[in-house]
Order: sequence, then C-alpha cells, then structure tokens
Amino acid sequence: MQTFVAPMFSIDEGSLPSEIIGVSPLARIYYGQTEAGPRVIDGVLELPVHMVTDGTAGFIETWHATGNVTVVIRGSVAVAHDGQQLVCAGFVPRHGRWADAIRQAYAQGIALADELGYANIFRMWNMIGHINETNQDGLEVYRDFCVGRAEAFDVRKMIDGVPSATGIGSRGDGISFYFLATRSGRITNLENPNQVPAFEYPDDYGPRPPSFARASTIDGADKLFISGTASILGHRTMHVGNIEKQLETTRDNLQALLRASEDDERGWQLEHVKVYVRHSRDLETVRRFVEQNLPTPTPPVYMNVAICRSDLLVEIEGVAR
Ligand code: 3HB
Repeated sequence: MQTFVAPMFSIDEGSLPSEIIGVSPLARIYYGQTEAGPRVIDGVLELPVHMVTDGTAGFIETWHATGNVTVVIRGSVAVAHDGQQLVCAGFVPRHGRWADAIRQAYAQGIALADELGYANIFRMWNMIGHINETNQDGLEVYRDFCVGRAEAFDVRKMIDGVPSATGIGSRGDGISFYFLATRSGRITNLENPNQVPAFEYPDDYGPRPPSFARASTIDGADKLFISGTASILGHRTMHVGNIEKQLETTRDNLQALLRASEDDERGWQLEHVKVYVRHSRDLETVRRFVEQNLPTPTPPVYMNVAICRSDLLVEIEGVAR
C-alpha cells in the first residue's frame, strides 16, 4: 500500500510549514519571480519557476517525502526519490525552436526515472515562456513544445497512458517542467466525457496533440490529480471573450472529472486548486467565482499568466481527495 502525501502550499518562505513526516521534503517548487534550472539546497531539490508578477507574493509547493531522500542530477534534469515516489525537475532555456530541446530534456528525465525504478509517471507541470507567441518557423511555442514532449513519450511507450498535466504560460523565457512518478501503484487515468481526450485532438491544434490525460489516480494514494481544466467542450473553446461563462464551463468540467471515476461511491472533494488567469482585470471576478463555486479547505493560489490557447481566459487544476 502506498502512502502519498499531498502537496502543501505556503504563501512565502517565511511561513513554510514544518515538515509533516519528519524527513526532508522530496522537492520544493518555488513559484516566484525567477526561473532557473533545478538546484539542490541543503540536500533538497528545488525548482524556481517564474509564475508571479513583480510585487506579488509567491508560494512554495512542497512535495513531502515518506523516507530518506536521494537526489541525482543529470544534464538539464534532476530527480529526488525516497523509495516510493520521485520528483523530476528540468529547465530548458529559450530556443528559436523548442521541440528537440524539450524531447531531449524530457527523455533524460524519463530515462533517469526508469533507471531508478520509478516507471509510473502520473502528473506533470510545464511552465512555458511566451506560450502563445511563435517560434522562428512561425509555429506557436505551445504547439512546438507539444511536438517535443510527444516525441519523448513515443520513445518510451507510456505504460499507463499519458499522465495528467498542466501546460501553462509563465512569466519567464524558458520552459520549466517537473513530474511525479511512483515505484509501484497502478495509475488510472480519467477522461472527461464532455471533452475529446487531448491526445486525440485533431491536427487543427498543432502537428502533435497535447500528450496528457484529464486526471489520474494511483492505487492506495487516495488522491485524484486533475489536470489544468478550461472552457473546452469536445475540442472547441467555448465562450470566447466571456470570463463569467468560461468560469462556468470550467467548473462544470472540473465537476465532471470529480464524478468520472468508476468508483462513483467515492465522492471526490477538491482539496487544493491552482488558478491561472490570463488578464489581471479578471482576477477579482475569478476569485469571487472560485470562492463561491469551488470551495477547498486550503486557500487557492492565483497566477496571472497566459494559457495554452490564446482564446482561453482561465484555467484551473486541482488535487481532490
Ligand atoms: C498540457 O499540454 O500539458 C496541458 C495544457 C493545458 C491543460 C492541461 C495540460 O492547457
């Protein structure tokens, strides 16, 4: 039976929560005002990601370990693992074309996780600078990124299908990513019956579809990891230009995922949410909506960043229990 400890959010470094199991954290993701490659500080894997605007407090996402932690660095990626779980973090600086560099970095991370025995990747985050701009060939950066990630996943056929994910704009220039994997524990991926699976999107959305599942659970972990979710039905963006309506469709999609588990009796409840808002002018509307419609025991965190499709105004991800 696997013990999985949920991420814990804190508002700033000064209020970092005390470690909950008495061992070092597996990794800390610094959601702040700088981006850089993964680093090891006092034996802890850290990844600084540029996700908050100047003058706004960031937060630290801590992944808690369940045993002694070992950190390994290889090339542009680093992993931390504790015998049960692994976090891999990577950073690719700005490129004129992204696919090759992303394929290499992801392939390196996946190979390292495989070698160490953590073959089951179940959740990943990708923070993409200039996400809606074009690369030197005129291809949108997000679509270019999707090509590289898909090629890395082609190389190692994903055992349980593609993991749940977030692919979101950042305020930096490069692409930062991290993923979580387990040594054991069967992964079950869920899809939203109201959406075409992202990995089956038609090629109107780019040369390779985005490789991710809408949500994932792991046997014994008692957690549902919900991917970045937005105002998409079928494969189309709904309510272009209307933040209130996009929020309603996003909420409905989140609720569909909470109900999508075969284990219907289970009744998943959202515990943590991260909210990405394209325009700062919409922040208060979004905050009010989230408080009223998506209550969670821990405060949501809000980031003012671009979203993978230029017509999406808001995206919400979560962890449910
Ligand atoms: C992704 O490409 O990983 C992704 C993008 C999204 C939402 C979730 C995942 O907009």
